[in-house]
Amino acid sequence: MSQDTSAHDPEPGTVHYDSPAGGWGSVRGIASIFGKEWATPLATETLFRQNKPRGFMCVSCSWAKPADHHPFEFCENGAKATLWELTSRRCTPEFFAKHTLTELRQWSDYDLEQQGRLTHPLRYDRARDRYVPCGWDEAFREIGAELRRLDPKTAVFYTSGRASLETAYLYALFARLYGHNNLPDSSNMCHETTSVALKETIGASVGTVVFDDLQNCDAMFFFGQNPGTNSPRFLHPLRQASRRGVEIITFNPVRERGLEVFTNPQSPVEMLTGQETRISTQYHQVRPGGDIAVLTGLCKHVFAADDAAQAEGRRVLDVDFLAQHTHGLEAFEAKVRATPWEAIERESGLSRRDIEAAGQVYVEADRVCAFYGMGLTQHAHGHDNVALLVNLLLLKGNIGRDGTGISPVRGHSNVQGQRTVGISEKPELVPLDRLAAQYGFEPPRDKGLNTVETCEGILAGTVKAFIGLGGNFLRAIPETERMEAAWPRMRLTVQVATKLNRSHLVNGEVAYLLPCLGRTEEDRQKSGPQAVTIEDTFSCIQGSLARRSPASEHLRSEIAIVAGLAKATLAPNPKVTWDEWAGDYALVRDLIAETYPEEFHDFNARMWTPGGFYRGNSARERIWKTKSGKAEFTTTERLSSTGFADAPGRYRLITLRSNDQFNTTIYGYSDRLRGIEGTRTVLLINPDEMRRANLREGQVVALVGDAQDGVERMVSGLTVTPFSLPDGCLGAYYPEMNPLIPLSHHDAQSKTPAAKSVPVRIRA
Ligand SMILES: Nc1nc2c(c(=O)[nH]1)N[C@H]1C(S)=C(S)[C@@H](COP(=O)(O)OP(=O)(O)OC[C@H]3O[C@@H](n4cnc5c(=O)[nH]c(N)nc54)[C@H](O)[C@@H]3O)O[C@H]1N2
Ligand SMILES: Nc1nc2c(c(=O)[nH]1)N[C@H]1C(S)=C(S)[C@@H](COP(=O)(O)OP(=O)(O)OC[C@H]3O[C@@H](n4cnc5c(=O)[nH]c(N)nc54)[C@H](O)[C@@H]3O)O[C@H]1N2
Ligand SMILES: [Mo]
Repeated sequence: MSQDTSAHDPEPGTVHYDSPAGGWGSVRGIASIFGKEWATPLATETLFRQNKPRGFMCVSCSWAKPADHHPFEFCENGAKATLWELTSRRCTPEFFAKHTLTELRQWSDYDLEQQGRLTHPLRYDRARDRYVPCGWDEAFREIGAELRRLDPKTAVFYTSGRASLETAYLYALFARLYGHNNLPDSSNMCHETTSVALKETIGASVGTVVFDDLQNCDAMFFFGQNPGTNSPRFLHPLRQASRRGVEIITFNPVRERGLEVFTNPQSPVEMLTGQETRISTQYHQVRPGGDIAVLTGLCKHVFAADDAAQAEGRRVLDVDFLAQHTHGLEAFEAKVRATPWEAIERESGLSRRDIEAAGQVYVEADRVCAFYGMGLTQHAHGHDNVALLVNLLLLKGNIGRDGTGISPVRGHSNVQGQRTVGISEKPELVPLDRLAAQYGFEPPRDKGLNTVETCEGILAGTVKAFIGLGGNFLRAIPETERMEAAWPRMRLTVQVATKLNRSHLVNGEVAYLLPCLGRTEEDRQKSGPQAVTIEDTFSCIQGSLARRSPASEHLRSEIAIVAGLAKATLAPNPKVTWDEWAGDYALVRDLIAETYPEEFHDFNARMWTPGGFYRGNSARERIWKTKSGKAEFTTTERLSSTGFADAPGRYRLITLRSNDQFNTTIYGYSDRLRGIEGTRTVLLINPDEMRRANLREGQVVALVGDAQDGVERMVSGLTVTPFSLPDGCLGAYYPEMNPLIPLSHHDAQSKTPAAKSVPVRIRA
């Protein structure tokens, strides 16, 4: 299935959204959730400072915060995320006195977070099955004592991608001083595929595109990333690109509205006249898991075009670049030439003509940027998806030149930065020798646990303590039911959070819920008000300074909590001065600069560079820190990234994010950009598949797992909803569908859970 997007031609009989992304819908989207709260002077003042130099950096996605900002440098979802944190609702000890955790486990994700901000440190009272208020010192003391009793290798310190660079650095240091590298973070469920595949192929684990490249490219290729919902401020440069005639080619099983048309909500003229900008010039509804086939087809077309050009004495391939800078082309080329179009068409679900049309844009463009997201990374062979996208770019020297490059669009606002400063289970990625010298200790050198390995350890009973710095681990991981059953067998669970979620309701024997400041709230310590720093998706690092008064006087900053826990756990060390560091975050930035001098020299001064300072990327300079010293072509035997065979009645389930959620935080039940309103328990399926499966619109069905590993997995109560999707696949929402994902179903190399092609059956 593939269509030109100039016409508004949704499949007849399918649910869809007619209006553009952005536009009045985005303004109403904010208002409908936060009522009058969003328009109060305080909220307006706060939103006005969002993503501006010396303002605070959005807690939603990691899109760039440019130096030449708009008057309102926030989007619908950024505003929602800010207002979600600034809510006037409070989740107090009185609330917990009224409700047992057994009762709260029946509540929806939405209802839990609707209780508002957590206000007091809480200890779990198992006898009464309730959280009770406790003092900070008491909490630190008991947690420290528990950790000291355990073998450090049995403890896991998780991070969700919001914590600042300063917090992340200290948290990782705490883990290593204590004695483990068990530092999984949300990135293990997200772009870990990127970190592994890009490191292997181009020698740098992050994207090479910077903001200016968006202005200098002639063509953009989008694979499985949805800017309209997940990084809406990206729609502004996309709109500009479209207006200057840039070809935008999209491969996505779902017709995402933000990749079709956009009205700029910040332009009064566009808003009042209903002006729309077309985004994608070609939109190809690839089958989920079909990208290896697509990329093989695109490369096949490039080789064919090069053959034809050679006959005329020209080249399409950048032969000089290929000879000087790459390794492994011959094997890849032979593989591609030997792969028949019929196989490519079958696996991708697209016609040769359509793939060639997209390939021709690639052939003709001088400068190409490629963007991708979870549609490539969350597959059993996501690694191959990313590696083949690199191959395509290498063919014409589209890495390491202005206006070109590869761009994994990152999720959480500081997820990339956390890795930069030491949150990693892989010791080889961390300058352990420098840490050893800086703090006078012998850091652990063995590999730690990532997210999937943590889950395996909890199931096996070898992980005994879990500390969660933000996030909603238990809800975000696969295999919800088995994991919830195993979780209480841990000795210690500690969650540091802003709002109540499902992960706080399933506890180890000893359990604490510790409330922290959000990034929008003023953080006063001994040396005065504190700023923190974050790194965006283009590797730019900048400060964030908050002014709102905290939701409760009992909250502590994440840094203060990490310092408190560490001090209570570790033996004294004159080189490790937790209290001093927590009293002045500039000192922590000095420590970061000492550990990472190349990237972070003069950190305290440079953090206020408008738009952030660029951390640099060797691949952008065409210095390849790979095994061969060159950019690596990857050759793979497979054409499908699903990791399972097709079978009658077996579907590929895509787990989707709605416009009205941020991961497991459900703001509301309006997925406006897909035309799905008032519910999240839908099963999206195309009308032909409905007929074949004998289903009616509105019928309520269940999905059952089809992994054939002997484990029963089921989610019921889903309403059949006709939707434009390729054959053989289904769509439904994350995290509700996570009980269907086997823990073993993950990318072969990086262990990123394969949430975009889950094998399931429909049970009527
Ligand atoms: N509003 C909002 N913003 C967010 C988030 C949120 O939940 N809500 N989450 C944040 C986080 S942590 C992240 S990681 C990012 C995620 O942002 P994205 O990377 O955009 O992730 P998804 O929306 O999960 O999936 C992206 C797209 O992949 C498509 N897709 C599915 N399977 C395939 C496939 O096999 N091939 C191809 N080519 N495409 C496929 C889907 O249809 C979808 O449009 O967003 C961040 N921003
Ligand atoms: N099926 C399926 N599963 C997926 C995905 C998918 O596409 N499909 N996507 C995966 C991806 S990309 C990701 S990143 C993970 C997300 O996994 P996580 O990052 O673990 O989950 P979030 O939902 O972002 O976490 C939300 C919680 O964070 C807490 N929080 C919010 N702000 C702060 C703060 O400033 N400090 C602290 N300490 N806590 C805070 C709040 O209590 C809130 O309830 O999920 C993964 N799981
Ligand atoms: Mo993510």
